[in-house]
Amino acid sequence: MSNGFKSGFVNIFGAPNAGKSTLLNLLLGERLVITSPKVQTTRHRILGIFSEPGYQIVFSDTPGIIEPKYKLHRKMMDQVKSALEDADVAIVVHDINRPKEELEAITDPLRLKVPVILLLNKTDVIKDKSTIEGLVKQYQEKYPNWEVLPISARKEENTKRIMPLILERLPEGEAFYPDDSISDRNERFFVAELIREQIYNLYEEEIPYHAAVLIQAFEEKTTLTVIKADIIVSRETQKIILLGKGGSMIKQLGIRARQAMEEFLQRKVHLELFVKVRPKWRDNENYLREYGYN
Ligand SMILES: Nc1nc2c(ncn2[C@@H]2O[C@H](COP(=O)(O)OP(=O)(O)O)[C@@H](O)[C@H]2O)c(=O)[nH]1
Ligand SMILES: [Mg+2]
Repeated sequence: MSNGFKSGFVNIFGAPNAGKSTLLNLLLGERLVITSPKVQTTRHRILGIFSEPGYQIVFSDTPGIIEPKYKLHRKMMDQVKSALEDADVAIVVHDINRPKEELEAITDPLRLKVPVILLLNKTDVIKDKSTIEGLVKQYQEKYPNWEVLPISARKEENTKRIMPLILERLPEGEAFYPDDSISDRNERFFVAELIREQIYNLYEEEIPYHAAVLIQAFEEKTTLTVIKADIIVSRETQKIILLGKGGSMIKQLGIRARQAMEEFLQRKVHLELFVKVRPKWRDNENYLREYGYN
């Protein structure tokens, strides 16, 4: 007996940098997943669980859809595939400022068979309201079965309308998760992600794309949590950049990551970072597995 209780998977798809992770954090009302101005920040499929008295929505953030170049990319796209298979509702996020061909290139191969809510994101960048209306109309004509909604995830414009649209499309059923869980991932995972987020924010060019984070210790002491993490890069030169002059950059990274962790865990954190070089880890099955890319 479901008593009208609604429960289902709402999976978020889109191009890199469309704003998928920003949107998920907004819908959850908390900063669960990492975001950055650089592409390919999200490498894993991450569930964010939202429970209310009458329903439970299991959101899933996915990596942006790309043409795979490394084994790492292939694993990222496997995560997208698995998200396709269990979706009850699909949210497609498209940067309204990007050409519509970019959206077609992504959604046509997906062949979505579930109800689709197309969010045309980043409307805050467009000053002229009639331009937005014109674009919405074009997308509605192209995708007559989809709900099309212009929004700004960053400025929270028009975003209050998203939840009701999801609930209308959510199937009836039992909850999949206890109502106090917020994700399928543990604290170790999110702590590693917070380090990666600061790497994306602090370093330029290839560094973020060559970096992985491995938590070596996560020990809860009486007054604080001690966290030791390895940052893996592909080349010695990248290690030098990561450390910075006299270790100045890694120090910055450590401070910022620790602050983010303390906010996330609501506890004092002692953080130690170590940089290690593992040539070609992104194409090495064993390393990929060790760093959590299954
Ligand atoms: N101007 C603007 N930027 C946004 C908006 N939503 C997300 N962004 C930015 O776009 C970048 C990519 O966002 P992210 O959520 O990581 O994208 P993802 O790759 O699709 O997960 C970040 O710098 C966000 O701050 C929006 O509504 N307006
Ligand atoms: Mg993302």
